[in-house]
Amino acid sequence: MPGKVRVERVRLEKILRYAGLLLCFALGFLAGLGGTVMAAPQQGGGANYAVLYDGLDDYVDLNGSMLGAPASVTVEAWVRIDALNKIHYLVTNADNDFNDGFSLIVDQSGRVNFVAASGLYVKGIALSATLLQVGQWHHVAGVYDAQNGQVKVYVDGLEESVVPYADGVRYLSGRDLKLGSQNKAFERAGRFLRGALDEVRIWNVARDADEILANMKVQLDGGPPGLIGYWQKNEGNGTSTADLIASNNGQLRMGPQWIEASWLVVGQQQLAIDIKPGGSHNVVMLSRRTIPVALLSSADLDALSEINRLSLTFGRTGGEPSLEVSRRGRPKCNDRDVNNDGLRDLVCLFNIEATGFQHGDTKGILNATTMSDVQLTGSDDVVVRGRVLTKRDDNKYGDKFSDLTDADDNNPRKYDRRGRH
Ligand SMILES: [Ca+2]
Ligand SMILES: [Ca+2]
Ligand SMILES: [Ca+2]
Ligand SMILES: [Ca+2]
Repeated sequence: MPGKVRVERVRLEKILRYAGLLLCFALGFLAGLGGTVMAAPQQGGGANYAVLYDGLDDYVDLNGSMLGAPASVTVEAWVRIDALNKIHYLVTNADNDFNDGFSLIVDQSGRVNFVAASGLYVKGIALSATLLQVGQWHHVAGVYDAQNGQVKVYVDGLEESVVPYADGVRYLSGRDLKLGSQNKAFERAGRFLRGALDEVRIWNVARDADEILANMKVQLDGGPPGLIGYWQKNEGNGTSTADLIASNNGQLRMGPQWIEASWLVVGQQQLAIDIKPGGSHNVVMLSRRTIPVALLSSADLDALSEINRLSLTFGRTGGEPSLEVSRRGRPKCNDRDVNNDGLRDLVCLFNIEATGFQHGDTKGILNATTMSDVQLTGSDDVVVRGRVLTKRDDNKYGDKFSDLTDADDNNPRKYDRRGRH
């Protein structure tokens, strides 16, 4: 049975690829920190741990002066809050009144706040629109961009708020850097994190939206330029957590616990995609019904035979169930070589409303699973325009999807015909 042979060969290829990656890690380790940056997913090995804070007095203590005094700063972390109606401090080197330093916080309603301050009443505060959900892991990030004079906050890799603020960040000597607590915790009780915090990164540069989105779901290996503090919290036991950049190791105070964290998709690998194959502008018109995305085959991956089409999700975060299917439940996909490399690619149609795209989004992300259960993710640039179809517009057009596809989708009728076989 050719199918079976194919699967076995694929497994062997996967094993060889993992072995190659391990060798790559080993070489990176020998080269020492500060060497090549590899934003590679964790492959097997140790579990991904996080630190769980009790919301009463737990925190992690770090040396604030080891950060230096960067003009721009980016603070990132994965967080799971376990309660609402309280303020959770995630990362701060500020005093308790936000007159200096930076603070990444979740407020009573679950909004993420990032504060940059340089004096009494001199501060920029960016608030997320998204409310974090209790019990769910979210990636959060705050940026102070000195060059452009802006404070920004991100949730799950998407920019949520940009606030003009050009007065910089004031760093006071002797300040601690705290995870899970405000700085002088004894002075004002009740602002300890109740929940879990992981993968804390502090950069002395303003990371841009693409960089944040591209690196949030992986653990970084080595020391990318600008990373000045990095706590993966993967020790899993003991009372300290290592800083992988500058040995600014954290001390766990008042009894935080170690838990396994579920935000990291182990084994997730990159996949090349082309949104609206054939064109490079990738304009997503919200008034249209569908958009085609090509999953590009490579020497390692035959997208036609190895991708589980029903697993495809696509949109602003990658998790949106937007795949168009026929009345019989078959995915609307076809195959052609969209990039003329001699390998046939898989092109599928997605429902634009279900992608969750919003005006101003700049990335489209596709997640897929192979027949052998390997998780793949890919992204491509988009320009999102217009407004979402109203119910009335929708009824007007009925089910004639192909009438609404973009002009540069080549011949949209192909999708219907071939998708149904
Ligand atoms: Ca971790
Ligand atoms: Ca405690
Ligand atoms: Ca394209
Ligand atoms: Ca191709």
